[in-house]
Amino acid sequence: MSRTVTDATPWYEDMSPGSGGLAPRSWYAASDAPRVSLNGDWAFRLSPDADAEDASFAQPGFDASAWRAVEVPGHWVLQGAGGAPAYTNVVYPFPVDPPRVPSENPTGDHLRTFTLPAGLPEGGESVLRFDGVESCARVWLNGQELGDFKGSRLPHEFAVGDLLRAGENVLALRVHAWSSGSYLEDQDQWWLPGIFRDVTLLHRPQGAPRDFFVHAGYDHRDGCGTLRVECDGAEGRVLLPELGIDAPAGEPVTLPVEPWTAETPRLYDAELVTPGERIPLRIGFRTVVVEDGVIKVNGRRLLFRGVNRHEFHPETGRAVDARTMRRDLVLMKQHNINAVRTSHYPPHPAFLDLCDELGLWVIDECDLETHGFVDLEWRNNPVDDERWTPALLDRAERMVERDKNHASVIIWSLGNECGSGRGLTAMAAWIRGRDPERLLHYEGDLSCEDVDLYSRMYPTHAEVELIGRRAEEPWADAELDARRRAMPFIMCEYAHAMGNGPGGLSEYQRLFERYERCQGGFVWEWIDHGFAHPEHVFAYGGDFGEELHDGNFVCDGLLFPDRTPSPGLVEYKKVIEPVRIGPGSSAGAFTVTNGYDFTGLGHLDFVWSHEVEGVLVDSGALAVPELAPGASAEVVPDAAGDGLWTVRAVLAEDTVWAGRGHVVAWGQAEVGAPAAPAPATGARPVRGEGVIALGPGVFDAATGAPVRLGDVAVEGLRLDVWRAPTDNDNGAPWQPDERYGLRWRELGLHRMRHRLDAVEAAEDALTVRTRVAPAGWDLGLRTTYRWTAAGDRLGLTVSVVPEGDWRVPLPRLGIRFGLPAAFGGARWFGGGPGEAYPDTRAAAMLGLWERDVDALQTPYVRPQENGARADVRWAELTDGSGAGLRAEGGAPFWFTARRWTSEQLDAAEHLPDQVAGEHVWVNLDHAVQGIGSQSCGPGVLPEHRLDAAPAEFSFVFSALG
Ligand code: IPT
Repeated sequence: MSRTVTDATPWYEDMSPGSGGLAPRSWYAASDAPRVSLNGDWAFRLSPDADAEDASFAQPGFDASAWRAVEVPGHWVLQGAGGAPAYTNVVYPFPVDPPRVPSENPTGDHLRTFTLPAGLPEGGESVLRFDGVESCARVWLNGQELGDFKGSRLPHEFAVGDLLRAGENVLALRVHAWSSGSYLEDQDQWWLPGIFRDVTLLHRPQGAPRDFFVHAGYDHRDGCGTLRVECDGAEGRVLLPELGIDAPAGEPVTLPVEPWTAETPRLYDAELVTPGERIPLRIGFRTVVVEDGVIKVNGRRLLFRGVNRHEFHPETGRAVDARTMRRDLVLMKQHNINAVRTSHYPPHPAFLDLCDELGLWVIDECDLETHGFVDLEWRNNPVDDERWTPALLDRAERMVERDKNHASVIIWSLGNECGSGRGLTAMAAWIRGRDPERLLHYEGDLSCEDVDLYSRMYPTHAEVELIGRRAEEPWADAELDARRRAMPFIMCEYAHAMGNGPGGLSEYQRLFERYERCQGGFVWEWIDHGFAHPEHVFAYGGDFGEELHDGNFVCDGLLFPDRTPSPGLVEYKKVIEPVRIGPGSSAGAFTVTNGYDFTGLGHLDFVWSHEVEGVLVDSGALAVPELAPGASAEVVPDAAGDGLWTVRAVLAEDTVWAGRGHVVAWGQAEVGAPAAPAPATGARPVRGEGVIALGPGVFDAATGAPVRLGDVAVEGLRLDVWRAPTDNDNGAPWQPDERYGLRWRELGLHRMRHRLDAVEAAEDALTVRTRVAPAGWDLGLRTTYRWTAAGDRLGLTVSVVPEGDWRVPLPRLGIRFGLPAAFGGARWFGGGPGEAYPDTRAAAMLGLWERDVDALQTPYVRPQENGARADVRWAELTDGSGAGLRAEGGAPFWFTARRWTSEQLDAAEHLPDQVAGEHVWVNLDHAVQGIGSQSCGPGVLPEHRLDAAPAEFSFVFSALG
């Protein structure tokens, strides 16, 4: 059908939030009022634009037998029903002309019939609820239009009046991919149209409340809670049998209670009883305030060990099932995470029930982002245009009304990356009026005029330190400056977890622990949004042929898309562990510090173990005295001896999120000096035909390169400085720090030439002199390999002297060589089990580890440098029979092994591009460059930079088997 262009704006392009719907109210999972889920298969028809088809499909009797089916909740673009996901970070994927959207506006007509269950009570009203539809919908029941709405991740309800019929009912929705609402939903994620949350028909019996508001505060001075449940539209009583409460709604009841915190998520089962409906409540008593410039809950300062969570599932997008929601929270709890920012929209409402139950502090964020206006210097930004204010207020109301009864929600956030403007101020004013008992957050307005917290994204450590001292750069307006300076500080985003990283977590944590104003932060972000893909394993931006896209910037989570924890999550768990265990004042002693905000350590058992060279000598329980939050004690295991001592704090009992024995925190101490390798000197090089033999080593006489060590063939052993740049090496264009990943490539560190200057077989050593340098530049690394031997041991000392003007750090400094592919079993004594780099090594535990080479790889969705093991004393690579090679370091080294070269890794764009070859490539590095967080944050801290400087390092090799 052709569209007649008139002056009338179609509903999906006007700025209004919608029409015909009910006022927002609380969401609750169940009550005794009947409800019917309308999830399941719906008939579906896709049209290329908004007016391609008329709306006759909504009429009863319409024949949709030729339509295909889609599953609700779901996104049609993920169900083979036409169209594809599209990813942009900031930029709008359509011309910016608010509130107009493109004519090419994929439109999904959704249709289903349903029969009312028998025995629905007479009287009352019925309500249709849509928990989430992107980007907008127009709704018909039995051919009658109910209305339309925008606000994708917010609930919308319609009274169905007398439209319901005893027999078959027809529910029809027309959903457009684009609407004026799209301008308000420019979050950094996939654009995914569809009915992606539940559809429910709810019976509202006569005498049921229209809404209710639970207020449950806690006074830490007297240990009393005060419960008051406002009930709107019905008489109600509040029953809380465990506390003996049976009181009229609206009346406060004060009595001694156990408070709710994220550490102790104590919920009381209660009920709101009205003439028409009994509604189960789960009450958590807690009070949140800003006092003396810090956020306090129940009178105590808390520290956010948080993450930003988008809703994501690699198959179903933002349609996230209940199991997955719980899985996310269980994983968070298991990794010591205590807070979630629901970036950047209210999550599925059931998620907040789970946060109440498992114990997470929540910043609930409104479905609002207009980031794409930033490159237009914020011209026509909807949040600063009165005409949009009703839409903004509607969003604020829908969030607050829906989620107001959760103990876990302690902060409301106005949205993300919207710049600043009057609309935000109006939202803040409304929220304060409606719910003065929670704090207000919005990062985008540095003046902090409308909010209770000073919040920032990705500041450097140095700036956080200044802020911690309340000594940040002054704001132009003295009054606002004073107000902000008195505020608590959080980082609503920090530590960008894109690819390998984030680096620098430990250093941030130290600042949080040092400055009371710094109350922690929320790592960006929880999960990689990579879609399961037949060819690429996981797809990212551009893989669906998008015209505009932001590549793998959508894969920046602590979990891989399939929810496997990445090394970043393991590191975060260690950095934020709520108990600090470290070496004590004397050998063998440990200091234990309670880092919880509220609880003692009674729920933990402490266990020590004593190992020598990786072999367990003994272990036992460690008595730790009761410690209040913040308190420390020194404890000593009841055994002694040289070697490695490890103390673990483990759960003493099963919890809902982990079993007894789950490790919460650990620390290590070494007693005595670790054994250094015996020197390998004394043997003489012997010249043969085209080769030089030295101890167990055989060298090419012309190049001086080793070709064999015992029976093991060695390929291409030489200095290596290259690594496949990580996303953090490559950095983001808007970061002030230098983008070393790009500079390295410009310099040609990936194509270094190795000039041979001399092969000298002398009395006691074979010395090979070289210069390693990239074409086109006058800088290089003078590199000398000095080989020695004793018996069946071969020693190598490498000296490196930089020449020229090295202004960039080196990616790595060490040797690399190939072994036959059969040597695919790795064993090492050092940090493990997972990967580590200089600024991501807190979680590397010293010990004896064993892994297949394949299992040493970290499957970053976009392949990049990965898999180094820190602090390695020795490493072995063996085949199935035990034959192989052992390398001991003159000093601890970094150990990496993979079935492809760094160059091949660098060329790979998706996981399957990595193809195992004839060799296992081994890097033994004297030093490696840190990781940082520059893909959207600060670069590598100076102390973790590998500046080019003269260096010498050594290894001793021996053949095994
Ligand atoms: C910040 C956004 O808030 C977040 O949604 C995400 O895009 C993140 O960056 C990067 O992955 S905004 C950034 C310009 C600081």
